[in-house]
Amino acid sequence: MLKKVLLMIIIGLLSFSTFSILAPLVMAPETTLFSDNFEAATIDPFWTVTQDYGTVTLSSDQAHSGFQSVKMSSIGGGQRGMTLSHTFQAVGKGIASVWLYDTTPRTNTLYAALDVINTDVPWGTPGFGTWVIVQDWDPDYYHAHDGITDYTTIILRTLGWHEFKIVYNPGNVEMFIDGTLVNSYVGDYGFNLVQLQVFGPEWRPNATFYFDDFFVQWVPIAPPVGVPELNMSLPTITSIATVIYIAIRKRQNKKE
Ligand SMILES: [Ca+2]
Repeated sequence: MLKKVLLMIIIGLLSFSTFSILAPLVMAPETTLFSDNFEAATIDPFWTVTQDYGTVTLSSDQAHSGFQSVKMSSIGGGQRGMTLSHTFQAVGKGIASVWLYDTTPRTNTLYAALDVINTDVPWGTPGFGTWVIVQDWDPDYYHAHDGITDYTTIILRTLGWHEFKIVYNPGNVEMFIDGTLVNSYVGDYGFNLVQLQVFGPEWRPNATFYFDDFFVQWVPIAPPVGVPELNMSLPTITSIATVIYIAIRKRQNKKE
């Protein structure tokens, strides 16, 4: 009888352990809070850096906080793409904000943007993404884009720092510049990518923009009902199995 019970327990734990190896695939991702004042000696590993025909460097030329910001500066020769990006484990809601130093109001140079994107959604369809942006073709006003339609905001481009902010609420998405709500759209959307970007075609003049005091709050959208959430690791389960096995063996030995 005891042997039967022991066998059942071991089989049970082994199958649970096997399932636990797969657990990271179904475990709910955790809320991410990240801020960057770009004061460190190197770019934070949170970011993936792209430097196509330009550089992304920490700089003391301009600072919204402290002594540094991150500088994106283009060179000629091809399609420019300077990016700091971060991809999350899944699609979530939340807030992304950053301060942008606009060096070239009244001039058409390159695009400079805060974007949040859902890479699971095709470009040009509802829910793809949202961005607050300097458009390379508008020297006068900042723009807010819902992923389908571009909107010219009432905020005039001026030399200096401006706050870009995007908020994914339950039921709608809001875009802010310098604390003013500049655009919003209805829909229950999320994002899995956030990025700071300076980019544009080869034929535009070179440009430099600075970003500082980035913040993101990313809250995973709850998994559908029925998806198991396992928090026990394989080592924990193996330890429990070992303790039970030793206890049963001891009892068995006593009887024998
Ligand atoms: Ca700073």
